[in-house]
Amino acid sequence: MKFDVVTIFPAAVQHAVGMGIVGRAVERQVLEVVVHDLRDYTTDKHRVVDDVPYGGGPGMVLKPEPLFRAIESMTADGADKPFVLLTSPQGTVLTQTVVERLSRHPRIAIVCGRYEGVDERVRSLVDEEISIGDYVLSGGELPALVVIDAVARLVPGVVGDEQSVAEDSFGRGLLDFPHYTRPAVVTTGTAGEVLKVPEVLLSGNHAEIRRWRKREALARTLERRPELLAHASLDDEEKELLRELQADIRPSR
Ligand code: 4GX
Repeated sequence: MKFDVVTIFPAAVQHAVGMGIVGRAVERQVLEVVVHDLRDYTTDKHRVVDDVPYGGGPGMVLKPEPLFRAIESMTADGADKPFVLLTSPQGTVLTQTVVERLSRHPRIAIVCGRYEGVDERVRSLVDEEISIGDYVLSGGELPALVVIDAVARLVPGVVGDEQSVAEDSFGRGLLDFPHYTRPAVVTTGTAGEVLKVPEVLLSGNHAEIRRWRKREALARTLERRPELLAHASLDDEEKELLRELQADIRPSR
């Protein structure tokens, strides 16, 4: 899978995609990320990418021509046209469902918005606007990195352990269960509080561990994000556990 990113901060984006799971996938050529410096697509001496808004008002707007040239450059060699995204608060809010849909495109271009936004005519080359959430950022670079990270994880071979992607809590529409690692007992604070790992996880009873994890994931989802349960895909055991939790039944086992 290939990503093209158009930005006025190419060094920052290039640095970020070199890190972690995405960085390793790029090294292994499972993933390709090409970062385009928007200023390379200007034609004036000062490499100007923005201008004042027609009609007046505060702030600046990204000029259309450099963005047109940047997007058109992606297919200049006869390559297939990418699915073009614009990061913007006006966009489709990113969810795992949207991430899954995006991951079916072999090539995605992401235009990072800046300032007050982009000249409206750029939208004629944009297939979809994507927002990473209802808050205001200074630019589309972090949203672009979020899209790349979330989509890349679904590309076969990017995450080492395919099983962990398949079991990923959000992939199934529930919050995750609690995780513990060694040591089995830790002491913390001045009062010397003793914090233990739940006994069931040390039991070696894998059926009971699976059931405990399901119950914990369901309890957390019910407590923190009950609206997720409407669309979650639950197996029979999970449906039964959820009924118990909703009735506040203490399970006998
Ligand atoms: N999820 N921002 C983009 C400039 C802008 C405005 C309109 C295009 C159209 C954001 C978000 C976000 C702030 C990035 C405004 N670009 N982007 N920028 N939340 O807040 O994606």
